[in-house]
Amino acid sequence: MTKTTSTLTPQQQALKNDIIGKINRHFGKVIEEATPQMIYGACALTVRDRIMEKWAQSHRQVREEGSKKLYYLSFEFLMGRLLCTNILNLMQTEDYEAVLTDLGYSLPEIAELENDAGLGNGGLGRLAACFIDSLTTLDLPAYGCTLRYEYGLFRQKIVDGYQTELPDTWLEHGNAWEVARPEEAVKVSFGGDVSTYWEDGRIKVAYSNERTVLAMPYDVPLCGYDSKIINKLRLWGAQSVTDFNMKAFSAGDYARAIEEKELAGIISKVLYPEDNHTEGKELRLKQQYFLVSATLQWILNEFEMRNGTDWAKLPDKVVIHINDTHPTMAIPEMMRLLMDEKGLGWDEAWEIVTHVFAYTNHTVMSEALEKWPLDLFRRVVPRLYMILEEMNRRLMERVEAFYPGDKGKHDWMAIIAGGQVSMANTCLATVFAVNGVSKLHTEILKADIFKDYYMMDKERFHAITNGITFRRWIANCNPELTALINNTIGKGWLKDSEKLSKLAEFAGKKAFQDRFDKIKRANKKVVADYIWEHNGVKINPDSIFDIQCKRLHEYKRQMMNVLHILAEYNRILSDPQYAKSYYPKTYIFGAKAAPGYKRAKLIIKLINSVGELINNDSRIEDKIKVIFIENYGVSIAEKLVTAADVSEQISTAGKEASGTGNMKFMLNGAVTIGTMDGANVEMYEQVGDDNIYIFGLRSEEVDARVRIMGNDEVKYIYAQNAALRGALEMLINGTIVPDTNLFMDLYNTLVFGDYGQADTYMVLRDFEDYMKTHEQISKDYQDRPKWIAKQIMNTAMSGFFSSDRTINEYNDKIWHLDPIKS
Ligand code: 26Q
Repeated sequence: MTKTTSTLTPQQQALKNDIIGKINRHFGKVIEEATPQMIYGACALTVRDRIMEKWAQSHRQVREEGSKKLYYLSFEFLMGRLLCTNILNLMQTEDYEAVLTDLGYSLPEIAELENDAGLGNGGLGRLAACFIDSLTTLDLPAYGCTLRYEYGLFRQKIVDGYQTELPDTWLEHGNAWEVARPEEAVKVSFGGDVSTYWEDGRIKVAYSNERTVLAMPYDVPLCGYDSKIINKLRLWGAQSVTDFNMKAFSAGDYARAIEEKELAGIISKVLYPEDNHTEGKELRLKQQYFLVSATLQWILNEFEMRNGTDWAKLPDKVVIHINDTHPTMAIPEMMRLLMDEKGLGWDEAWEIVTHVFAYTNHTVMSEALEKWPLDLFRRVVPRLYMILEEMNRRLMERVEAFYPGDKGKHDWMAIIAGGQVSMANTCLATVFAVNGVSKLHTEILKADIFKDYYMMDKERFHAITNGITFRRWIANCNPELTALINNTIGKGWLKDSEKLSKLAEFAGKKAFQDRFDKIKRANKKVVADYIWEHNGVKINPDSIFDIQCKRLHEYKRQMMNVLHILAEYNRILSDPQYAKSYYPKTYIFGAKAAPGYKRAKLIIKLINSVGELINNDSRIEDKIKVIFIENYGVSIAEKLVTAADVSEQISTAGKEASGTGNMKFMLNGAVTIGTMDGANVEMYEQVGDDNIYIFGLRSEEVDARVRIMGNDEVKYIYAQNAALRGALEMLINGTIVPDTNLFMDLYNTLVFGDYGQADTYMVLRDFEDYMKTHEQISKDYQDRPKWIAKQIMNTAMSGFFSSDRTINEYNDKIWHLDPIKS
């Protein structure tokens, strides 16, 4: 209901009139009749208007300055909701809050009505979203390029403890932020036959029988925090070329017309839900070609419009970033366009291509390294296949010159070998810059999987540690803590994150500690209420909130966490002294498993079953609660990171390339229990020994342990560690669920292993250290001033993990973009 009296400023009154105007003109309602959904829609439209006004201006500026542009190609952009981010970035949070309160709503309540844009699986996709926010905040001209999936990552519903998958219908009420650009649609063709012939002394290419779809761009304008430029995220959606391909139809090619229509219908339908894993699916390959071909046609069209056909200048005006190998086909596609469409020779085209592309690797897991079967590749993109063959032939000459006579290197480094196309090698053979996403990860790339390429050209390898945007991951999600920091050290830290370190001097101050702790307590209460509403479990907000939320994967070791909870539970039951001194804990998990990853799904069932057992066992007097948060994603993460006391970052050392959740928890004042893996190593460097709990084998020890000690060590640990054995046996003795077979696979893989190698991920080997570290944490937590100081130190020292720092590093080392002038 609208209030009649108001204390709005004139600017806020104008905003209010704008919103009411949108309700009238867009929804045809008077404000009194508006539903909350309409209020959301009206707010979004007013924000959009403000962005649009800046957009036209910024567009002209970039054009006039002739700026170099970054195109960030990624199959995932996990944006989450945009209303609050945009409002914050326009510096209008207070105005919108005031107006919505005046209208009888609150900003958070309205913001929650927006569907998350869940166009990503996890870390890699969220990183792209943080990057585009920082790029824009730093006034650097950049475009994110991805697919407009009709269905983002599946919605997870837990039924009887099991994960089930439902479609994510995020577009069902429309997308307030996108603008279709039909005038910039392009065609993308698949398959068919390719023949080459000579004409005027040049080789020409003719296609026949190909299948063509239309790529329709939808642009989402993006504003940075207190900045000038408007960048955009371009989402490509597939459409049929004409409703029926009339030409083919009238020529009697009925089947082909239908096929094209069908292809157009499925290409941008759904995001593949595998993370750190690839399967050679034909449709995924087609998605890849669709995105890269559409994007490159657009890039070349834009360049030609502004700069004419002096293609040699392309590297001065354009840099294309390949986010993991998924958009690798951009490389041969650029060769194709430059040669077949623009008439360049191989050498000229190659000179350009090798100065335009840069590539980031995000994983060393061998099952995630993309390789495509030759036959499939040749069938879907025959012309690109021809180009890759020639690239490979030339590459092998270079390899032979550097490693004479070393046949093993040929196979390992080849673009095409063993009946497969290697996407990583295609990148490594071409790009001018390669980077890993943390120091340790980059060291592993250089010493291990990319060693042979590293030796050939060391200069182009970079270590650039990931980061997160502080605007979303503290300013928006933790406004109280943000206000406390602003009041203590001033506002500059949101744009200059190193300034956060000024907080360190307040870490030991009683008054500051009290305020910091009160905010954490309030955030824990919010999560406790959420759990009560969604899980029906009562949570004690004064218990230790210990949170592990991220994709479910064996290497992330949710399993170790569960086994440890079981060990604590057993000990509470059997050891009264321990039970008495046990400080209450709430263990919170959130994780989606790839739908085809059976073991990961079984671990979800295990977590839920363990929760069922422990949460309902009155003997332990509510000392432990185990909660599984359904449908973990960006928006619920925004709540969880503010409420954690302990952040679980416990991957097998050497396996997590960086991690970015670790940074979000740290920023919001959680203390990490973690292995020396990924960016944890650098978090340790920032906060020092006293403010982080490091345990477990180091990455260089992991491989050696398997090699030297093998399964004997596992047998020994099993025999000697009674707490661990007790927990493991619960998996198969009917305590957790009556069916003793249900979790047998989880037991077997740890104790006996797959293919004879027990404990692949060092769960058993790291267990004892993990347990002891947890005991220390419980003890330290109870020394409140000491513990709160640790939490404050984590916030204070997290400035390094701002994605603004990351983007500045990319820009200095790789992209060399200039910020737009005022
Ligand atoms: C590939 C081919 C076919 C289908 C799916 C895929 C695929 C999709 C997603 C392969 C991998 C991914 C995602 C990988 C990922 O998220 N990696 C994470 O990247 C983060 C950002 O750099 C790091 O912080 C994490 O450590 C890393 O696991």
